[in-house]
Amino acid sequence: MYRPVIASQRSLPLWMIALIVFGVLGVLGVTIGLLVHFLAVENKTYYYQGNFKIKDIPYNSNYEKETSEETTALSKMIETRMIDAFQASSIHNHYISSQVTKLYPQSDGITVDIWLMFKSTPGKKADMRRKIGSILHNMLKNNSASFNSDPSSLKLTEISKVQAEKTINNCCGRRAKMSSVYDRIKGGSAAQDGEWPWQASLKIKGRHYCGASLISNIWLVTAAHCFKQYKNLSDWTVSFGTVVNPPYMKNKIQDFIIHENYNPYSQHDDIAVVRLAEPVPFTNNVHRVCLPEATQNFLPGSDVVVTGWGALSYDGLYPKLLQKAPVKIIDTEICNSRDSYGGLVLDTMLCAGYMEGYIDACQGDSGGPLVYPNSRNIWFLVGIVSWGDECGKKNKPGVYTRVTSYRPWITSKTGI
Ligand code: 4AZ
Repeated sequence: MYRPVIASQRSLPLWMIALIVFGVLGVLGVTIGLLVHFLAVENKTYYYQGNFKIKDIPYNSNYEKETSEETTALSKMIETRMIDAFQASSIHNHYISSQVTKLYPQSDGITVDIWLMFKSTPGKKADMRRKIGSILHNMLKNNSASFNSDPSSLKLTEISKVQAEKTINNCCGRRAKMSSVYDRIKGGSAAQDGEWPWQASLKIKGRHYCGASLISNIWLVTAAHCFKQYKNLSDWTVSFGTVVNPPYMKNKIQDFIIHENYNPYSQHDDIAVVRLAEPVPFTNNVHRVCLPEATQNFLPGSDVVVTGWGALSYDGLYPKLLQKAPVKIIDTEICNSRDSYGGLVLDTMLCAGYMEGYIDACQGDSGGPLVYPNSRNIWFLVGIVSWGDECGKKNKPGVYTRVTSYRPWITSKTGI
């Protein structure tokens, strides 16, 4: 009988077998780990938009205006309910932010557009979408004390990041990156990309000269005194973004309109509007600030922020990056005291800063924005950097053009 020759009994040494087994197991482990990480553990951001109907609110066209008192009050109430609902839910770890983006008043109620941002693993996406819908549905069902809604009207769809950012960038006074770390000029600090997207630089022959604020895709608001010396249209350009030179984008201007009664001696009516030659496309880094209603009142002590590429000290160096400085609105009576400006601050002006000095706007910040975040964290232009006795001096805070005083003037020139 044929007997095959049995292979040598000699085998690999034990240590080598162990090494091979561990090697194979190691590679397998890393592969499975990576697969699990990318398919299941890796959190991605998902965006949703939706709408629902609120009943029994009589028609009021003010709900159509994105910054009216009515819109702010109702939107804030709904936003608070949404935050509470998501934070008390089983998906609170996945919740990032939610907001009301538009109200549509009708004869029998209001349709509310909402915008939501969540993080989740791709594997749990469908489950997440279902849970969000059910949390919102319950919120609407159990909320008759605040507003009478129709839970069955709720619609919710996932949208792309591009679509989500477009919706936010078309609204005034918002930030696309809803960063909660916008931590909190002279005494200021460098701004992050997209933090102050309405800030523009008005340049003379390519050199930064003044600040300005974007209020639509073609109009900017600035100070009249920026045009005192240079009136030749073709010398001016406008740029956006945090880096002043070289700019992220450059626009020509078609026209500027200086306030008819601007007085260079008293700085009365220190306001102008600038029309761009081409509309700017809104992006995360370039979009408009909200304008307050003429009747809006910003109280002394309110926290506001001034931004600009102005000098870091009086007659000092200029920064390359946009600077932000947190300041407070100061009572006009205090600002007009004998030690301070002794009556030079008119009621169409507003003081902001600190009586002890240090943090302030400075040369080159002129025309730029002083902004206030309302209770919904939507930013409003309350002041335009106008004048002051040097920068950061004790008892000499910055003086700003009071935007609410010029609300009808801005509308008369721009239609906004
Ligand atoms: C200026 O010369 C200027 N401290 C702007 C603002 C202030 C002072 C001077 C406020 O453009």
